[in-house]
Amino acid sequence: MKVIDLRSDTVTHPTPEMRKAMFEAEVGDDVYREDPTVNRLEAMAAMMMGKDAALFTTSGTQGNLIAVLAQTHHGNEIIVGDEAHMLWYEVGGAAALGGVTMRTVPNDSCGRLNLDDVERIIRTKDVHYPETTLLCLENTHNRCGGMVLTAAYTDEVCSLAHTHGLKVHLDGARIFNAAVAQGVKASALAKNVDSVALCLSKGLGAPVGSLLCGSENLVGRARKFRKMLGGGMRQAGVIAAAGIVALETMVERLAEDHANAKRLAQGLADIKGITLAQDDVPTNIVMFELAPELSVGKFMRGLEEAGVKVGLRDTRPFRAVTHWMVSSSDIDEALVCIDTVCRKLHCPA
Ligand code: TLP
Repeated sequence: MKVIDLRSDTVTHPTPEMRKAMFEAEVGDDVYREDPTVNRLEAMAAMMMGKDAALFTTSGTQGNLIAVLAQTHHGNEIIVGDEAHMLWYEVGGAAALGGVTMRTVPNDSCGRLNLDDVERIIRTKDVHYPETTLLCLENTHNRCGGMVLTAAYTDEVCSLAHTHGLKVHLDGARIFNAAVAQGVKASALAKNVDSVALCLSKGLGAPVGSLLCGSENLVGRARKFRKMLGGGMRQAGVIAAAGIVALETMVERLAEDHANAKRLAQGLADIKGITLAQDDVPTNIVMFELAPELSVGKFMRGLEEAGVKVGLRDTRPFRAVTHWMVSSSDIDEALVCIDTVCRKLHCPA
């Protein structure tokens, strides 16, 4: 049975071009820095982010964790949004492995942190306090429905953080979605941050991997922490090859995913029993709610039987994410299925 899988853009398979590149990849031992394909991927990512250097990591989670390890000390405090992926879905790694506490500032519906809130929360020098050393942003913002941060906003946050001696890390798992949606270069969105982690394995379709980008000095430290975490991957060129194809061929087409997400959101808004949970759908994530009188369990089962998968997590009821394996006609098909399931739930036979 055909399945339209909208749970996440992480479910994407490598494209035929990626598989070919993986098959043909030139490799070496990356721990010795001798894998030409990894070296090429890292150079490409650094260039695209406007940074000196980049490090190929196993995942976005590992990239974010290494960014914390490389820019803080045990006992420090870091600032994150209260809807941050790093807070919700990274197993508390920053605390467990980095020994830092995470202090939160509310994310507004666009994924931003209010600058006054940030300034208030930065610790002053006092014998009782931990030292605040890092602030983390997320662009696009996952739990805020793929909302985008502008370059101007990010620059403002960086300037405030730097004035107080804090470093800034950007969780840019979907930074290319943010760039394409705004018609700007990804490097403009990361210009003043000290580190940025981008993912190859989400909308860009590569099977594995992320890149942590920053200064030579930061990436040098990061490389040691990656080794400590067991992320020294030897002939990693086999997977890096897919990443190169992802960066070369999959960035501009993200606009199609954004158009499909808008199409999905418009269709969902017309279905009785469904309300959109966001005013705007700028990228590839659509959040929606089900009317309280309809059963979430029955809705999910009905969709599953019809071959449509959406995400259901925590307090945010449903999430649908578009990607290269979902076409606009798949979106129309999914909408028909969702409508049919909702009608059945309203009037059971
Ligand atoms: N997000 C996944 C799940 O973990 C929720 C998804 O399906 O969206 N930062 C952001 C903003 C992310 O959305 C994700 C993955 C990560 C980091 C972690 O990346 P991976 O999965 O490569 O560790």
